[in-house]
Amino acid sequence: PAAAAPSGTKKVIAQLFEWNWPSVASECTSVLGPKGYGYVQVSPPQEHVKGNPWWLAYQPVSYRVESRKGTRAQFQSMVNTCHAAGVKVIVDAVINHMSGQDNGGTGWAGSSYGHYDYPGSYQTQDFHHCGRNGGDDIVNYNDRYEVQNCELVNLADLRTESDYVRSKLAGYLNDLLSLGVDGFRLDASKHMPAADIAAIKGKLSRSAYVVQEVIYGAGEPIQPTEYTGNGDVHEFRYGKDLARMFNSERLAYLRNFGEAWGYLPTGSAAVFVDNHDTQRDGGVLTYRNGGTYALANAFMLAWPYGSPTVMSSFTFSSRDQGPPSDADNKTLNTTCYSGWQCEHRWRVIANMVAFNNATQGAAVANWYDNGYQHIAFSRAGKGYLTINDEDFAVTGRSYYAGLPAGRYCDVIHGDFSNGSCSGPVITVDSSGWFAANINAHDAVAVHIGAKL
Ligand code: LAG
Ligand code: CA
Repeated sequence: PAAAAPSGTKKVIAQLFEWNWPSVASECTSVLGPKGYGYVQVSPPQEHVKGNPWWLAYQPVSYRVESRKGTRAQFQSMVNTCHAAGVKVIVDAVINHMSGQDNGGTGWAGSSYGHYDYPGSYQTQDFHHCGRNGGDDIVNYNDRYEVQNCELVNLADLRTESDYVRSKLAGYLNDLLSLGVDGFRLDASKHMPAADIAAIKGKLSRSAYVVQEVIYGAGEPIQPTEYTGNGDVHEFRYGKDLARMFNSERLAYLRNFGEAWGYLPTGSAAVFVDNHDTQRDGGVLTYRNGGTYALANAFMLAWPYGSPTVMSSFTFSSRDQGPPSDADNKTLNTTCYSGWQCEHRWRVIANMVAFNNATQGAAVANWYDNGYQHIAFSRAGKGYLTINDEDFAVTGRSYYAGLPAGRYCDVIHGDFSNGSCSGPVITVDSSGWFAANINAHDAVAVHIGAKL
């Protein structure tokens, strides 16, 4: 079955993790639209339990669109502003569960709740109690039933097999669609049978892009491929393997990166270097890796496997730390300094979004590697990237780009705008070759969208 992969030429998603709605709106206008991002993925917008940690957003208490990130009116205005800037909006939708605190209380927007009691939404009969492991928690990922019917870290697990629950969930998603939302990242998808997701999707008022979070686990009974009939699926092996190639193996091995590595079919895969969970859990490259992180993102944005998401973080020194917030834990406006990392604005990353757009549909050609950490490839006739992650500069050599002759902006080191380049210019000769020196741990990228 065909997945509803992002269509059109602007496929890149920016995950503006925990940004508030006014900040997302202004970023759509000032950066995401102009740089060519196709989508923004926002953090969960529904009412959640109160407190400081970022992960409170993953504990819904009602489906009111009112959270530390803003009001319903601000959310609506953000969607409209992003659309006007040519950027579509994907919502992180938490539909497997409600809150996890054993004690109830009052949610962010004032709704009272208890564990398994959410007035107006769900009562105790709407939740699973798997009767295992003492507290209903998932322990054994080798047991399909347990993964889908027990509780993920004590979070009240919805009976997604029930028509009532499905209708409530579809009601929430349809409300978001009525606000103009374009798609959903379905949180904790592995913890819901694919058929339950299909049934919920079947109740939606119109079509929407869907990407499901199903973390691959070797040998587990629930596999990401089960979910491709519903839409895209996150390929978690991608970021881990990419980190390993950069950290301890060889970039040369990337020449067949993708399906040949046992991954999901490219048309169903959603990929990222890191996301908000993996950047905390380790084993991937993150903003802390600086230049190496930029190079990994450049590779992802140039390489035609899956649909890429660029992470945009707030900096953190402990796992639970929430985003910059006021005394009431209301999220502050994003500044891109003092606490906000804004990787999606880094020159290399932001400029490679336009490379991705300009090279859609072009196959990989002219692969080169030195057997180790220096690689190069073109996207036939549209663009060329070479990464030198050796500890030494590579000088005095030429590269066969196979591009039309002319002068191109090296978008790794310069910005292209209004027909001019703020950095070095690469000249491709009439045979498709160019000469360049590449520093250690550096890259050069050119594409037909940034031709002088
Ligand atoms: C996800 N995908 O499947 C999210 O990407 C991930 O960030 C969510 O976990 C998880 N599923 C549930 O939506 C996050 C934090 C957890 C946090 C949970 C609920 O990574 O650490 O659990 O959200 O807020 C926290 C505590 C747990 C506690 C639980 C319930 O860490 O110890 O049991 O809250 O109170
Ligand atoms: Ca479940």
